[in-house]
Amino acid sequence: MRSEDTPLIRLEDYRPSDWLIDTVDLDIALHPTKTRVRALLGMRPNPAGQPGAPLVLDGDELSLGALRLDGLLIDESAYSATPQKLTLHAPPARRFTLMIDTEIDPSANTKLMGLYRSSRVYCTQCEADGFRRISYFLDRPDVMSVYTVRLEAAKLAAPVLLSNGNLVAAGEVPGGERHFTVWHDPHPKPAYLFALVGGALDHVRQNYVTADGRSVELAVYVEPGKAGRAGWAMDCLVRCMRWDERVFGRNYDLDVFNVVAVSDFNMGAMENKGLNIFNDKYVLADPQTATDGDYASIEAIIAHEYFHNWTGNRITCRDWFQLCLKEGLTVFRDQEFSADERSRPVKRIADVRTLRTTQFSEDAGPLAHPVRPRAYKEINNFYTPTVYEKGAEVIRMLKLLIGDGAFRAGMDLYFQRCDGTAATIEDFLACFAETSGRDLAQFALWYEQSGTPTIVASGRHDAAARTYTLDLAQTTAPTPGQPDKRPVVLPVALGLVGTGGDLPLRTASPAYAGDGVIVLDQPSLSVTFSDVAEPPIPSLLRGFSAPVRLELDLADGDLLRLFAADSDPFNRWQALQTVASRALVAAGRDATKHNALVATAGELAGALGDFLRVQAPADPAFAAQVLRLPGQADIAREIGAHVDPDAIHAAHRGLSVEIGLQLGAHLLVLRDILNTQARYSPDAASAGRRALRNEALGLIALSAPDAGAGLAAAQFSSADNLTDRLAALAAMTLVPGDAREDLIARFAQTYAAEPLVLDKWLMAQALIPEAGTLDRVKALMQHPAFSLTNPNRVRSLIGGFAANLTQFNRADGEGYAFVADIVIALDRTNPQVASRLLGSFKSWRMLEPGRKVLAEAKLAMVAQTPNLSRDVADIAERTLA
Ligand code: 0A1
Ligand code: ZN
Repeated sequence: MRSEDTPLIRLEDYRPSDWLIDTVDLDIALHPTKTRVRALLGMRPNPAGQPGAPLVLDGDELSLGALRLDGLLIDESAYSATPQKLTLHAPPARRFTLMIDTEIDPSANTKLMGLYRSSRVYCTQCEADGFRRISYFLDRPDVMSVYTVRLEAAKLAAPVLLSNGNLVAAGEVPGGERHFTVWHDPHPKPAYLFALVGGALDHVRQNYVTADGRSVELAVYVEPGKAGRAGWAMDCLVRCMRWDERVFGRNYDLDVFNVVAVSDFNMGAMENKGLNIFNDKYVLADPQTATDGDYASIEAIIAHEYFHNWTGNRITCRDWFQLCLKEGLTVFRDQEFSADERSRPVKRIADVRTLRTTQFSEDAGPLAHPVRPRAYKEINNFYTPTVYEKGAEVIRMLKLLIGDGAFRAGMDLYFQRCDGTAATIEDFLACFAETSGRDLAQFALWYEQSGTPTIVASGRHDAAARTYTLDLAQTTAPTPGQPDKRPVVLPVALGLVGTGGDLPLRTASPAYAGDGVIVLDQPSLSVTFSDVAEPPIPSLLRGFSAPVRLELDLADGDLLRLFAADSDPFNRWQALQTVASRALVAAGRDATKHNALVATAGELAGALGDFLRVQAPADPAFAAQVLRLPGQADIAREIGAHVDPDAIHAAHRGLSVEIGLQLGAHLLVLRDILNTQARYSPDAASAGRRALRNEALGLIALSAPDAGAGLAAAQFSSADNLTDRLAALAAMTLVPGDAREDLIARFAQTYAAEPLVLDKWLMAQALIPEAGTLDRVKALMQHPAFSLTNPNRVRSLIGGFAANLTQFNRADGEGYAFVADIVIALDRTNPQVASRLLGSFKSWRMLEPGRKVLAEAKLAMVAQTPNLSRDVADIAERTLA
């Protein structure tokens, strides 16, 4: 379909469904190519809908078998059926049942939406609109039904048969080869939360008793032979269930909770009621095949999907425009869980890094959209960093603005008032307006207005008056469809740092909300603090209290003082990032500024030397973050126009080399101190030590390649875990030569039977910032470990390449051509993965003219390709607009 022909779906056009489906009885006989689906729908007219309206059920590539109304076959003149739609022209204006037979081919389903097979396992993915690929349905989240599901399959092929809710029956089918299970989910749910799994799977099991006394059987299902890697996910599940009881008062509500890991999955995981289905990379972990980063991601995603049980499932979304209602809130909840389980400041720093690289870049380009979009052509293109990560930031700001007590009371009210409903952002905000007594009308703008606001701040000390005045102003640049921006509500957490630490904040300003927070809700304002005897250094946006850019004219020396003395760990980290970022932006813009880089390296190394010696060993996870420079993509975005990726890369490398040279001895000593030789454990403290050792290794490899290569090779050989081996590989990729190629080969041999580990191997090579990388990537596409049909493989190799700033943006345009061709090829089998890959072009407009023309040409080529999916057509069109 051409994108121009695709209807634009608008929030303002929302109307309740004319019909409701109270009950769904599914009878599904699984077969590799001919799966029979019988759906018995308990229908009734919606009192809120149009009386006498036809019944139009959604479908997608379906073919209708029999159709019965109240048990009787319907005359063909009474309905019409296409693969996309089943219409009953004049259904009775009362309750009735509709029985719909369809037959589907899960083996032919390469889109991985609806019912498909992943390494022989039957599984489903129904969000956002996959259920309509299984049966004709009112496939919209405000139609909620109670499901009973009978599954039948060959015993040998699918000894495990799971669906949502509780198991109510199981048995043999006469004939002896097939068996069945029956599942009942008492909680009404939209079709997007339906799931089934059938296959030969191993599992681990554990009993859990909720705070309110319910005994729950927890299970994690994995491919045969991998149960030994399911323990960490189970451990995370138990911890996050306790956490949700303690922190949000939420108990689990069924007798079973199943998690299933599959190897072909478009996204991270899915919160189907009582039956979460996961991309296996977010379940499977053991020290040999998962890194510390994987352990942390598994913890976060297990929690995320579990937390959806309340924020998403018990309370779902009225329509897909409200996606952030469940996603932003649930990301906030999983971030808080990880912060409580690990180091809060380190978690915040990591989350802000992700926010800046993924969301700020989205907000700065052609795909910018509000946290709650107003219109879409393809909803699958709106599972974005803006909806998820910025959506979480909005919740975080709300909590800061109204305080912990009113926030918790508001959540309680939301759970109580909206339980069992399909809600809106307005319903949600109303709860907090009520518990806080605040008018949240202006705050709600965060859901409507796209773009990253910039705060410009400056301060003046008046020694005679002993006052310090802070001037704050906010602006937001225009974004597509939103030329004029209004001021948003910005909580600015701050401190004034004097020689003896934080000064007391005394002010009569109405903008000061207390507890170290100024609320900037106008274009600009000034706040004067009194009893300020000495000129302080302002520490603004502590904890990154709002998702904004901050322009504050502090000298490097003041930033270095903040690094040394700020009581807010986030701003300590930010201070050095700012020093580095300024120098990188200057040198990235103008290569003649290279001398300034050397000076900056001296400053940074000076500040880091003592820090590494004295403080780093006590908090290595934090120190690892401090040692890591801002990402190259972030520098590109700060530069904003006429971007030359090679200049940015050269600056970045140059600064790293200088810092590495100056800190060399410290780094080596530090690596020794941190080398505890203890057996691998994934806990945050041990992971922090490895992170810092490996950050140091990277700097050594850049600044002293021979020494670095030697250390990396030794570390690869002696390591007892994947984290250290992979870090050795990553360090080695920075040093061209035979040793690197040897290690790459050794790594592949060591992990030949481990697809998830080879993903990291593919990615490490795709990220090499050298001209040979494109050919290397093309060659790797022929490697037996690679496959275009597995989303994880594609994301690792091709997605990795597209994230390689210098090589994707090769001056000859070959990087764009390569990725564009793959997008077009992939679109025929898996449009979702293809359209996400096309998103790599989103920053094309800020490039220097030569690259810009080349990128635009490839985007146009994609856009003009016949028979594009709606997914890819939509991204191509918006990226070019
Ligand atoms: N709701 C899931 C994300 C998700 C969305 C779409 C999918 O379709 C392929 C899969 C998963 C979450 O937030 O975890
Ligand atoms: Zn989610």
